[in-house]
Amino acid sequence: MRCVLVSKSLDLRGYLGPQFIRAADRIEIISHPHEGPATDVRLAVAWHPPDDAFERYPNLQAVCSIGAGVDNILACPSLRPDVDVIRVVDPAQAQMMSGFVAWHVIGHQRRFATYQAQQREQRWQRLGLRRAQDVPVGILGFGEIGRRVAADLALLGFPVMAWSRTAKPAPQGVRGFHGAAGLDAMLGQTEVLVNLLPLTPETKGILNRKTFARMYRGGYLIQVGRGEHLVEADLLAALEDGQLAGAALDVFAAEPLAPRHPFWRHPRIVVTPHDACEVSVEAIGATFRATAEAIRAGRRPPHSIDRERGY
Ligand code: NDP
Ligand code: OXD
Repeated sequence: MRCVLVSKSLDLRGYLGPQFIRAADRIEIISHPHEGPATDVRLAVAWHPPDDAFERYPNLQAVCSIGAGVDNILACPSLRPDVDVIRVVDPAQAQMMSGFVAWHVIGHQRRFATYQAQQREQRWQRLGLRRAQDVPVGILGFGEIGRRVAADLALLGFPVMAWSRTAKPAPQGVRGFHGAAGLDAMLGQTEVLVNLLPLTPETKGILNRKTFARMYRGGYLIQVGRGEHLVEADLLAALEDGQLAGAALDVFAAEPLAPRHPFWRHPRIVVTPHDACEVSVEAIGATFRATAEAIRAGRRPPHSIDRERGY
Protein backbone atom coordinates (compact mmCIF):
# COMPACT_ATOMS: atom_id res chain seq x y z
CA MET A 1 0.00 0.00 0.00
CA ARG A 2 1.16 3.58 -0.63
CA CYS A 3 0.43 6.54 1.56
CA VAL A 4 0.78 10.12 0.38
CA LEU A 5 1.68 13.05 2.63
CA VAL A 6 -0.26 16.15 1.58
CA SER A 7 0.10 19.67 2.97
CA LYS A 8 0.52 23.15 1.59
CA SER A 9 1.55 24.63 4.94
CA LEU A 10 3.83 22.02 6.50
CA ASP A 11 6.73 19.76 5.50
CA LEU A 12 4.92 16.66 6.75
CA ARG A 13 7.89 14.35 6.18
CA GLY A 14 10.07 16.52 8.41
CA TYR A 15 7.26 17.05 10.94
CA LEU A 16 6.52 13.34 11.35
CA GLY A 17 10.20 12.37 11.35
CA PRO A 18 12.12 9.23 10.33
CA GLN A 19 10.65 7.09 13.12
CA PHE A 20 7.14 7.56 11.69
CA ILE A 21 8.36 6.52 8.24
CA ARG A 22 10.22 3.49 9.65
CA ALA A 23 7.19 2.35 11.68
CA ALA A 24 4.94 2.42 8.61
CA ASP A 25 4.87 -1.34 8.23
CA ARG A 26 4.69 -2.40 4.53
CA ILE A 27 3.52 1.05 3.51
CA GLU A 28 5.49 3.17 1.10
CA ILE A 29 5.31 6.82 2.09
CA ILE A 30 5.48 9.37 -0.71
CA SER A 31 5.07 13.14 -0.66
CA HIS A 32 2.59 15.08 -2.79
CA PRO A 33 3.20 16.24 -5.49
CA HIS A 34 5.19 13.35 -6.92
CA GLU A 35 6.02 11.74 -10.25
CA GLY A 36 4.74 8.32 -11.28
CA PRO A 37 1.60 6.24 -10.74
CA ALA A 38 -0.88 7.21 -8.06
CA THR A 39 -3.49 4.47 -8.41
CA ASP A 40 -2.02 2.40 -5.58
CA VAL A 41 -2.32 5.29 -3.08
CA ARG A 42 -5.06 4.23 -0.66
CA LEU A 43 -4.13 6.33 2.34
CA ALA A 44 -3.13 9.95 2.93
CA VAL A 45 -1.90 11.97 5.88
CA ALA A 46 -2.95 15.57 5.38
CA TRP A 47 -2.97 19.03 6.93
CA HIS A 48 -4.28 21.97 4.88
CA PRO A 49 -4.19 20.08 1.58
CA PRO A 50 -4.09 22.14 -1.62
CA ASP A 51 -7.47 22.34 -3.41
CA ASP A 52 -6.60 19.83 -6.16
CA ALA A 53 -4.57 17.51 -3.92
CA PHE A 54 -6.81 14.45 -4.04
CA GLU A 55 -7.63 14.58 -7.76
CA ARG A 56 -4.67 12.31 -8.52
CA TYR A 57 -5.74 9.48 -6.21
CA PRO A 58 -8.81 7.62 -7.55
CA ASN A 59 -8.37 4.72 -5.09
CA LEU A 60 -7.90 6.79 -1.96
CA GLN A 61 -9.87 5.29 0.94
CA ALA A 62 -8.88 7.31 3.99
CA VAL A 63 -7.26 10.61 4.96
CA CYS A 64 -5.70 10.96 8.43
CA SER A 65 -5.48 14.37 10.05
CA ILE A 66 -2.43 15.17 12.15
CA GLY A 67 -4.64 16.93 14.70
CA ALA A 68 -7.98 16.72 16.48
CA GLY A 69 -9.58 19.05 13.93
CA VAL A 70 -10.43 17.94 10.40
CA ASP A 71 -12.07 21.10 9.04
CA ASN A 72 -9.06 21.95 6.86
CA ILE A 73 -9.31 18.52 5.19
CA LEU A 74 -13.09 18.59 4.74
CA ALA A 75 -12.75 22.01 3.09
CA CYS A 76 -10.63 20.52 0.30
CA PRO A 77 -12.78 20.53 -2.88
CA SER A 78 -11.05 17.47 -4.37
CA LEU A 79 -11.90 15.20 -1.39
CA ARG A 80 -14.49 12.66 -2.56
CA PRO A 81 -17.53 12.20 -0.28
CA ASP A 82 -16.91 8.46 0.15
CA VAL A 83 -13.38 8.86 1.56
CA ASP A 84 -13.06 8.30 5.33
CA VAL A 85 -11.53 11.20 7.27
CA ILE A 86 -9.82 10.28 10.52
CA ARG A 87 -9.02 12.54 13.46
CA VAL A 88 -6.44 11.94 16.18
CA VAL A 89 -7.66 11.26 19.71
CA ASP A 90 -4.82 11.96 22.14
CA PRO A 91 -5.54 12.15 25.89
CA ALA A 92 -2.18 13.89 26.41
CA GLN A 93 -3.32 16.63 24.05
CA ALA A 94 -6.56 17.06 26.03
CA GLN A 95 -4.53 17.34 29.22
CA MET A 96 -2.31 19.99 27.67
CA MET A 97 -5.35 21.93 26.47
CA SER A 98 -6.82 21.69 29.95
CA GLY A 99 -3.72 23.39 31.39
CA PHE A 100 -3.91 26.13 28.78
CA VAL A 101 -7.56 26.85 29.51
CA ALA A 102 -7.04 26.71 33.29
CA TRP A 103 -4.19 29.24 32.93
CA HIS A 104 -6.54 31.74 31.28
CA VAL A 105 -9.55 31.04 33.51
CA ILE A 106 -7.39 31.61 36.60
CA GLY A 107 -5.72 34.58 34.92
CA HIS A 108 -9.13 36.21 34.61
CA GLN A 109 -10.27 35.19 38.10
CA ARG A 110 -7.02 36.43 39.70
CA ARG A 111 -6.70 39.56 37.52
CA PHE A 112 -3.20 38.75 36.27
CA ALA A 113 -3.39 41.26 33.41
CA THR A 114 -4.11 44.10 35.85
CA TYR A 115 -1.28 43.01 38.13
CA GLN A 116 1.10 42.92 35.16
CA ALA A 117 0.06 46.46 34.24
CA GLN A 118 0.52 47.55 37.86
CA GLN A 119 3.99 46.02 37.95
CA ARG A 120 5.02 47.98 34.87
CA GLU A 121 4.06 51.13 36.83
CA GLN A 122 5.63 49.80 40.07
CA ARG A 123 2.24 50.17 41.73
CA TRP A 124 1.60 48.13 44.93
CA GLN A 125 -2.17 47.69 45.06
CA ARG A 126 -4.13 44.68 46.18
CA LEU A 127 -7.23 44.15 44.06
CA GLY A 128 -9.17 41.75 46.26
CA LEU A 129 -9.66 38.04 45.75
CA ARG A 130 -12.45 36.16 44.06
CA ARG A 131 -13.21 32.54 44.89
CA ALA A 132 -13.26 30.00 42.07
CA GLN A 133 -16.83 29.07 42.96
CA ASP A 134 -17.91 32.63 42.10
CA VAL A 135 -16.60 32.44 38.52
CA PRO A 136 -18.87 30.25 36.36
CA VAL A 137 -17.33 28.79 33.22
CA GLY A 138 -19.31 27.72 30.15
CA ILE A 139 -17.64 25.43 27.62
CA LEU A 140 -18.82 25.20 24.02
CA GLY A 141 -18.06 21.62 22.97
CA PHE A 142 -18.16 18.62 25.27
CA GLY A 143 -16.13 16.16 23.22
CA GLU A 144 -12.74 14.48 23.64
CA ILE A 145 -11.04 17.70 24.72
CA GLY A 146 -13.99 19.63 26.20
CA ARG A 147 -14.73 16.80 28.65
CA ARG A 148 -11.20 16.83 30.04
CA VAL A 149 -11.18 20.62 30.33
CA ALA A 150 -14.57 20.58 32.06
CA ALA A 151 -13.59 17.87 34.56
CA ASP A 152 -10.30 19.60 35.47
CA LEU A 153 -11.90 23.04 35.94
CA ALA A 154 -14.53 21.46 38.18
CA LEU A 155 -11.72 19.97 40.31
CA LEU A 156 -10.27 23.48 40.63
CA GLY A 157 -13.58 24.58 42.13
CA PHE A 158 -15.14 26.50 39.24
CA PRO A 159 -18.84 25.98 38.53
CA VAL A 160 -18.60 24.34 35.11
CA MET A 161 -21.20 24.03 32.37
CA ALA A 162 -20.63 22.37 29.01
CA TRP A 163 -22.66 22.48 25.81
CA SER A 164 -22.95 19.81 23.13
CA ARG A 165 -25.18 19.06 20.14
CA THR A 166 -26.71 15.98 21.76
CA ALA A 167 -27.35 15.29 25.47
CA LYS A 168 -24.27 13.88 27.21
CA PRO A 169 -23.69 12.45 30.69
CA ALA A 170 -21.62 14.98 32.64
CA PRO A 171 -18.77 14.23 35.07
CA GLN A 172 -19.11 15.28 38.71
CA GLY A 173 -19.26 19.05 39.14
CA VAL A 174 -20.20 19.71 35.52
CA ARG A 175 -23.67 20.59 34.23
CA GLY A 176 -24.44 19.54 30.67
CA PHE A 177 -26.53 21.55 28.20
CA HIS A 178 -27.47 20.80 24.61
CA GLY A 179 -29.29 22.24 21.64
CA ALA A 180 -30.30 25.84 20.99
CA ALA A 181 -32.27 26.23 24.24
CA GLY A 182 -29.39 24.72 26.17
CA LEU A 183 -26.96 27.24 24.69
CA ASP A 184 -29.15 30.13 25.71
CA ALA A 185 -29.54 28.76 29.23
CA MET A 186 -25.82 28.16 29.62
CA LEU A 187 -24.73 31.55 28.29
CA GLY A 188 -27.08 33.29 30.72
CA GLN A 189 -25.03 31.81 33.59
CA THR A 190 -21.56 32.15 32.06
CA GLU A 191 -18.75 34.51 33.01
CA VAL A 192 -15.88 32.78 31.22
CA LEU A 193 -16.72 31.26 27.84
CA VAL A 194 -14.38 28.60 26.43
CA ASN A 195 -14.78 27.64 22.78
CA LEU A 196 -13.86 24.02 22.07
CA LEU A 197 -16.15 23.34 19.14
CA PRO A 198 -15.19 21.87 15.79
CA LEU A 199 -15.64 24.19 12.81
CA THR A 200 -18.76 23.18 10.86
CA PRO A 201 -21.40 25.15 8.93
CA GLU A 202 -23.50 25.18 12.16
CA THR A 203 -20.76 26.51 14.43
CA LYS A 204 -19.14 29.06 12.11
CA GLY A 205 -19.56 32.58 13.56
CA ILE A 206 -21.00 31.31 16.85
CA LEU A 207 -18.82 33.71 18.87
CA ASN A 208 -20.76 36.80 17.96
CA ARG A 209 -22.44 39.88 19.42
CA LYS A 210 -25.57 37.97 20.49
CA THR A 211 -23.54 35.27 22.22
CA PHE A 212 -21.45 37.80 24.14
CA ALA A 213 -24.56 39.79 25.09
CA ARG A 214 -26.08 36.72 26.77
CA MET A 215 -23.05 36.29 29.09
CA TYR A 216 -22.41 38.04 32.39
CA ARG A 217 -21.20 41.60 31.91
CA GLY A 218 -17.42 41.83 32.25
CA GLY A 219 -17.03 38.26 31.00
CA TYR A 220 -14.01 36.63 29.39
CA LEU A 221 -13.56 34.64 26.16
CA ILE A 222 -11.09 31.79 25.71
CA GLN A 223 -11.05 30.97 22.00
CA VAL A 224 -9.24 27.71 21.24
CA GLY A 225 -11.58 26.23 18.59
CA ARG A 226 -11.08 27.68 15.12
CA GLY A 227 -10.69 31.27 13.96
CA GLU A 228 -13.85 31.20 11.83
CA HIS A 229 -15.95 30.64 14.97
CA LEU A 230 -15.33 34.25 15.90
CA VAL A 231 -16.87 37.38 14.40
CA GLU A 232 -13.83 39.56 15.01
CA ALA A 233 -15.61 42.94 14.84
CA ASP A 234 -18.15 41.73 17.42
CA LEU A 235 -15.35 40.81 19.83
CA LEU A 236 -13.73 44.24 19.48
CA ALA A 237 -17.12 45.90 20.06
CA ALA A 238 -17.84 43.75 23.14
CA LEU A 239 -14.43 44.67 24.60
CA GLU A 240 -14.98 48.31 23.77
CA ASP A 241 -18.34 48.55 25.55
CA GLY A 242 -17.24 46.46 28.56
CA GLN A 243 -19.50 43.47 27.91
CA LEU A 244 -16.28 41.45 27.79
CA ALA A 245 -13.35 42.28 30.08
CA GLY A 246 -10.83 40.40 27.95
CA ALA A 247 -10.11 37.55 25.60
CA ALA A 248 -7.44 34.92 25.08
CA LEU A 249 -7.20 33.95 21.41
CA ASP A 250 -5.20 30.98 20.16
CA VAL A 251 -6.77 30.49 16.73
CA PHE A 252 -7.50 32.94 13.93
CA ALA A 253 -9.34 33.04 10.61
CA ALA A 254 -6.04 33.83 8.90
CA GLU A 255 -2.95 32.23 10.46
CA PRO A 256 -0.39 33.57 11.07
CA LEU A 257 -2.18 36.69 12.30
CA ALA A 258 -1.50 39.59 9.92
CA PRO A 259 1.15 42.06 11.18
CA ARG A 260 -1.29 44.98 11.34
CA HIS A 261 -4.18 43.07 12.87
CA PRO A 262 -5.77 45.02 15.77
CA PHE A 263 -5.68 41.94 18.04
CA TRP A 264 -1.87 42.17 18.32
CA ARG A 265 -1.84 45.44 20.22
CA HIS A 266 -5.19 45.28 22.01
CA PRO A 267 -4.55 45.77 25.74
CA ARG A 268 -7.18 43.24 26.77
CA ILE A 269 -6.44 40.50 24.24
CA VAL A 270 -3.85 37.78 24.75
CA VAL A 271 -2.65 36.27 21.46
CA THR A 272 -0.97 32.85 21.22
CA PRO A 273 0.03 31.31 17.85
CA HIS A 274 -2.30 28.25 17.67
CA ASP A 275 -0.16 26.67 20.32
CA ALA A 276 -2.60 25.75 23.08
CA CYS A 277 -1.62 22.10 22.68
CA GLU A 278 -0.64 19.56 20.06
CA VAL A 279 -1.01 15.90 19.36
CA SER A 280 2.17 13.87 19.72
CA VAL A 281 3.80 12.27 16.69
CA GLU A 282 3.33 8.95 18.55
CA ALA A 283 -0.44 9.51 18.64
CA ILE A 284 -0.46 10.39 14.93
CA GLY A 285 1.56 7.24 14.24
CA ALA A 286 -0.84 5.06 16.23
CA THR A 287 -3.83 6.56 14.37
CA PHE A 288 -2.09 6.01 11.04
CA ARG A 289 -1.27 2.37 11.78
CA ALA A 290 -4.80 1.63 13.05
CA THR A 291 -6.19 3.21 9.88
CA ALA A 292 -3.93 1.15 7.60
CA GLU A 293 -4.86 -2.02 9.50
CA ALA A 294 -8.57 -1.25 9.14
CA ILE A 295 -8.19 -0.62 5.40
CA ARG A 296 -6.38 -3.93 4.96
CA ALA A 297 -9.10 -5.73 6.93
CA GLY A 298 -11.87 -3.98 5.00
CA ARG A 299 -13.15 -2.25 8.14
CA ARG A 300 -14.03 1.40 8.72
CA PRO A 301 -11.02 3.02 10.47
CA PRO A 302 -11.44 3.97 14.15
CA HIS A 303 -11.93 7.70 14.82
CA SER A 304 -13.44 8.23 11.37
CA ILE A 305 -15.47 11.40 11.60
CA ASP A 306 -19.08 11.65 10.44
CA ARG A 307 -18.82 13.36 7.03
CA GLU A 308 -22.46 14.49 7.26
CA ARG A 309 -21.98 16.17 10.68
CA GLY A 310 -18.56 17.56 9.78
CA TYR A 311 -16.70 16.35 12.88
P1 NDP B 1 -14.91 16.36 19.42
O1 NDP B 1 -15.34 16.08 18.03
O2 NDP B 1 -14.47 15.24 20.27
O3 NDP B 1 -16.09 17.11 20.21
C1 NDP B 1 -16.83 18.12 19.63
C2 NDP B 1 -17.89 18.60 20.59
O4 NDP B 1 -18.57 19.72 19.99
C3 NDP B 1 -18.96 17.54 20.87
O5 NDP B 1 -19.37 17.62 22.21
C4 NDP B 1 -20.10 17.96 19.94
O6 NDP B 1 -21.39 17.59 20.37
C5 NDP B 1 -19.97 19.46 20.00
N1 NDP B 1 -20.63 20.09 18.83
C6 NDP B 1 -20.32 19.96 17.53
N2 NDP B 1 -21.19 20.66 16.76
C7 NDP B 1 -22.05 21.23 17.62
C8 NDP B 1 -23.19 22.06 17.46
N3 NDP B 1 -23.62 22.41 16.23
N4 NDP B 1 -23.86 22.44 18.57
C9 NDP B 1 -23.45 22.06 19.79
N5 NDP B 1 -22.37 21.28 20.03
C10 NDP B 1 -21.69 20.86 18.95
O7 NDP B 1 -13.76 17.47 19.32
P2 NDP B 1 -12.51 17.73 20.29
O8 NDP B 1 -13.01 17.94 21.66
O9 NDP B 1 -11.47 16.71 20.09
O10 NDP B 1 -11.94 19.09 19.67
C11 NDP B 1 -12.77 20.22 19.47
C12 NDP B 1 -12.09 21.23 18.59
O11 NDP B 1 -11.06 21.90 19.28
C13 NDP B 1 -11.38 20.69 17.34
O12 NDP B 1 -12.28 20.37 16.31
C14 NDP B 1 -10.49 21.85 16.97
O13 NDP B 1 -11.24 22.77 16.19
C15 NDP B 1 -10.18 22.48 18.32
N6 NDP B 1 -8.79 22.22 18.72
C16 NDP B 1 -7.93 23.28 18.84
C17 NDP B 1 -6.64 23.09 19.23
C18 NDP B 1 -5.71 24.23 19.41
O14 NDP B 1 -4.50 24.02 19.49
N7 NDP B 1 -6.20 25.44 19.56
C19 NDP B 1 -6.11 21.75 19.48
C20 NDP B 1 -7.10 20.72 19.37
C21 NDP B 1 -8.38 20.95 18.99
P3 NDP B 1 -21.83 16.03 20.51
O15 NDP B 1 -21.07 15.54 21.73
O16 NDP B 1 -23.28 16.07 20.73
O17 NDP B 1 -21.39 15.35 19.25
C1 OXD C 1 -5.90 21.04 16.10
C2 OXD C 1 -4.87 20.27 16.75
O1 OXD C 1 -6.87 20.43 15.61
O2 OXD C 1 -3.80 20.86 17.07
O3 OXD C 1 -5.82 22.28 16.09
O4 OXD C 1 -5.04 19.08 17.02
